[in-house]
Amino acid sequence: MKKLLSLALVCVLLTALSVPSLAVTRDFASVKVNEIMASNGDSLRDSAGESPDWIELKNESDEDIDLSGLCLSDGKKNLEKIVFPEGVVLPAGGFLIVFCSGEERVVTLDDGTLEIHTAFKLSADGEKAVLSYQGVILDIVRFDLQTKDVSWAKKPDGSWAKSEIPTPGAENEF
Ligand SMILES: [Ca+2]
Ligand SMILES: [Ca+2]
Repeated sequence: MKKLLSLALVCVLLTALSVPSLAVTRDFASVKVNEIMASNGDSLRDSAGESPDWIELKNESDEDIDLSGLCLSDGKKNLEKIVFPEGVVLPAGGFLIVFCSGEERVVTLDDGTLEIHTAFKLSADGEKAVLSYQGVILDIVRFDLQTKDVSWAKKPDGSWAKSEIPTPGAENEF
């Protein structure tokens, strides 16, 4: 049930992404890595029914942000492992799930929403999630050994901790 709810929520959020807004900015400083699942078992499934690892991004501002051109990677050597395509807008205060499935693709779901997959995977032994734009690192989050279905999640005070209640597409819980 929780899984379905999460998936439904992600779909709702992605639907919101496709709605044009006059107030869209490209102030990437407010886009943050908010939660990381580097050992996904049952926390969330993609549209193909697979359970790739995922990274949750959050728009911490009160304005919609156009993500096109923003880059996400699992390290600093190659920052541009995925460059967000046109048409991906992260609503004010909203969340975006990026599936780290090892095969870059953007899937248009039946309802027109986009599901983004990266060519890289996350290592459960520890790695990084790096957001950048034109070679400038905007946010970097390191994690060490991860446990299956336990996420690495940002707390309201900005510190990070393990969460046994992964919340893809929603505020983090501990
Ligand atoms: Ca990796
Ligand atoms: Ca979350």
